[in-house]
Amino acid sequence: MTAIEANADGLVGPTHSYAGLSPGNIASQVNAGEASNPRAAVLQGLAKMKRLADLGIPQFVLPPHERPFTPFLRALGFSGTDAEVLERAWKDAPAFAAAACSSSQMWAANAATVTPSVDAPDGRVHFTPANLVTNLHRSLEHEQTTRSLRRLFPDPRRFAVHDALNPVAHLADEGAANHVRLAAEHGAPGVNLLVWGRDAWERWEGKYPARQTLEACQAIARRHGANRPVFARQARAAIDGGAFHNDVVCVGTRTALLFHELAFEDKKATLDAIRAAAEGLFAPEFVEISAADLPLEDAVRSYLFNSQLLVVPGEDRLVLLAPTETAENPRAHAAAQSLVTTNGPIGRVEYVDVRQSMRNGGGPACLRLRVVLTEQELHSANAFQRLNAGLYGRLCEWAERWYREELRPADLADPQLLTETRGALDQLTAILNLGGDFYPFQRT
Ligand code: SUG
Repeated sequence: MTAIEANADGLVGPTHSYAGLSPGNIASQVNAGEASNPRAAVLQGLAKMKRLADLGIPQFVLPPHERPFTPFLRALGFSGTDAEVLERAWKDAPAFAAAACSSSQMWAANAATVTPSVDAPDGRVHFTPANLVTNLHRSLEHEQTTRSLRRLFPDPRRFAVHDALNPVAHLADEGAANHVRLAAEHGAPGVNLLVWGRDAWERWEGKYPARQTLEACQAIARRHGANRPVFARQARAAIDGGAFHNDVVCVGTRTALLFHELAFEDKKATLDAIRAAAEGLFAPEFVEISAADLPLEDAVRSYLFNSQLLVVPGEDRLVLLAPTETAENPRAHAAAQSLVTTNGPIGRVEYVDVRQSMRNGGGPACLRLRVVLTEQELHSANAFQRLNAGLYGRLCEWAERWYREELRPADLADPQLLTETRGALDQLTAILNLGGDFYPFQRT
């Protein structure tokens, strides 16, 4: 079967800000309190999407969520008009108010775990939206994400968009950021590597939270019927070093797995298990970067591994689309260059500016959800969300109209921001043809 790998990127929302909401995510902590530029952020994201679309890779847009999210604050007992709810929440419970304003849905690698139809026994593409329970602000995403994926992939004969796993710590799940699929070709049967940080029942004593449990990975593989799952433990040292998701130290596609020496708790067992699962299908190509060449600290700071590893139509070798921060870090840059000069699976490295997102710990790979689709599946997705030159132009104009060029965390309390974001989202629902009831505020 032939298939392609499409990307669905999260569109940055108008409340993109540096509120320091993610412990263990070093960039989010270091930049806490700084002013953001939501307009630059959304335009950077759109430019990246356009670049992929121009390479001939199908690109979809996932709409931002309703923020500030007043239903969450109402559920905590704040009442009155929406403006009053916000004002009261900022006064009495500022941490909850800040969580209700985050634009963190932009990191679509955390939207869901995806199993392509070729790997699922019922021949459908399966999605489990991530419950993201580890961080308060992210735990507010999964319901809207589920709605969003059902809008993008509406045909239940081809797509199974499950509900998120129960939102409890035992089943903590962060989606595709901890999943890598390897296969001879996108359309061929694959091996599904699911990386977890802790066991649901162990006492976690790491410096930072481990956001994914083994039990969550197992439940997802089970409900998707995913063939050839490999469960691997993420190295505790990697989590302690700021790799809050596996995709901060590892990326893979087709037969290539690029990873940092310290990515897995038991590297040999992990690679052996991948080889065994791939037996008879393909020979995995392991590309390891040592801690001597690239200390973990530089890997986390430069986000070399948070690159998009792309199969570009017409090119034999893979293209690595890395953040500009990789080029600016001498060790990471040298490591990236050496990938190309050796005769390995990666033929070219390109760089992309997603600085606004990077300052919250989100590189190119965080911003996209990969979905392997057959031709028919691709054509049954909502075409209004597929990026082409026309949609790109419309979304740039829309962003110029609604997005601020400067937003400080304190500005999130501005009642005018609520009016602006709703205006922006109303217009966006029309542009992407999402229907008039896509956001909760549109239903009241
Ligand atoms: O979950 N940052 C996100 C970054 C997610 C990156 N995704 C992947 N690695 N796939 C997170 O830590 C920061 C928001 C703030 O601090 O305002 C934040 O949520």
